[in-house]
Amino acid sequence: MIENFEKPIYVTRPLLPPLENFTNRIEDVWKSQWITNNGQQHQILEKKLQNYLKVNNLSLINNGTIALQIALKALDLKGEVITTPFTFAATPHAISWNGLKPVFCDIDSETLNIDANKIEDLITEETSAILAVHVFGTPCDVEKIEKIAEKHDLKVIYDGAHAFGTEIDGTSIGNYGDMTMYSFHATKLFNTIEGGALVCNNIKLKEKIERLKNFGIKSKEEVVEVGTNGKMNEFQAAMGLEVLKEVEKERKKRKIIKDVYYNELDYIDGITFIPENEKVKSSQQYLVIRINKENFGLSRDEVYEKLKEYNVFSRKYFYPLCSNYPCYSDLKSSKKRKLAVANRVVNEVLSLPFYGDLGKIEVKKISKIIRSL
Ligand code: T4K
Repeated sequence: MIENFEKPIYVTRPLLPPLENFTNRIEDVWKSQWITNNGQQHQILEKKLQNYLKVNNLSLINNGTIALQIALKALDLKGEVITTPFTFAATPHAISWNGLKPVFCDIDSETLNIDANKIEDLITEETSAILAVHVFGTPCDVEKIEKIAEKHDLKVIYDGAHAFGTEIDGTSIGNYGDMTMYSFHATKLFNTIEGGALVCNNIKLKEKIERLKNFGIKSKEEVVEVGTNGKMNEFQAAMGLEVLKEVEKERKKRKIIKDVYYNELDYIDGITFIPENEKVKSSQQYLVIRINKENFGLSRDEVYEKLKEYNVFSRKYFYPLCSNYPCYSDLKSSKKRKLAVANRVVNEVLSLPFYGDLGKIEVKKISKIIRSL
C-alpha cells in the first residue's frame, strides 16, 4: 500500500532566488525611481541573457505570447503560416491575433515536433512563413525546415518557449531561423515571473522589434508604425537577474531527477521517454512520458486520474490539440485524418512533476505509484 502525498505535488514550481537577493535588488529599483521603460535592470538583463544564450540581437518582451505576436508583425507576414497543432494555445493564437491563418502540419512521432517532411505539401501561394515549436525543448529538424524555407522564400520563426539554453552541437537554438521566441513565464526553467524575449539574425530587425514593443515610437516626436506594449518592467528584469544566477544549479538538479525517473520507469512495458540526441544540450524544461495503453494496461487519462488520487498533479500537455479547438476545428488543415500522428500522440503524453526541489524520494514514490498501476 502506497500512502498519498501529504501536500500536493505539482508538475512544476517556479525557480525562486533567495528572497534577500531579490529585495536588495528591488531596493536599488526603488531608489532609482525608474520602474519600467528600458530601465537599468532591463539593460543589464538583456546583455547577460545575450551572453548566456550565446546569441546576438536579443530583445526583452513582457511575455512570450506578445513576443510571438511582435515577431510575426516584424517580419511583415501575410496570408498563411504553417505551424504545429501540438503546442500551447499561444502559438496558433499569435498567428490568428495578427490576422494570419494558421495551417496545421502533422508532427513527427518521435520528436513530437512539426514533421518537416510534410511541410512542403501545405505550401500555397498564400504561405509566408513557418512557425515551428521546439516542443518540450527538443529541437526541430532545423536544417530541413530552413532548406524548405529558402527554396520557397518563406520566413522561419521558432517558438523556443521550452528551449532556454538548448544547443545543437554547441550552437544555441536561438541562432536558427529568422527569429526565436523565448518564454520566461514562472513555469519555465528561467523565469522573470512573466516575460519573454525575441532573438533575431540582424540588427535592423532588432530595431524594428524595439519599436514594435514600444507603440511604434521611433523618437520623441515620431510614431512610425502600429506598435503594441511589449515592454518588460524593472521588477521582472530584477527577478530575471537573480534567477539567472540559479539556473545552472537548477539544470543540474533536474538532470539528476531525470536520471532517477529513467532508472525507475525505463523498463516498464508501455512507457517510453522522448528520445534524446547526444548532440543536443537539453533545456531540462519538462519530463515527459508516453503511455501506450495496450502495453501498459491503463490509458494516459487513467494514469493521470490515478496520480491525482495520490495528490500528484501531472499535466496532459498539450491536450486538447490546437487544431481541435472550436476556433480552429473548421480549418481545412485541422482534419483529423491529416493530423493522424498528432491526434494519436496527444492521448499518450503525460508531463510528470519536474523541478529542482523535487526530492529523489518523491520521484521514486511517483514512479512506484505508476509501476503499481
Ligand atoms: N509557446 C509555447 C510552446 C508555450 O508553452 C507557451 C507557454 C507560450 C508559447 C507562451 O509563453 P507565455 O506568454 O506564457 O510567456 C503554463 C504557462 O502559463 C505557460 O507559460 C506555458 N507555456 C504552459 C505550457 O504552461 P498552465 O495553464 O499549465 O499554468 P498553471 O497555472 O496551471 O501552472 C502549472 C503548474 O505550475 C501549477 O500546477 C503549479 C505550478 N505553478 C504555477 C504558477 C503560475 C506554481 O507553482 N507557481 C506559479 O506561480 O500554463
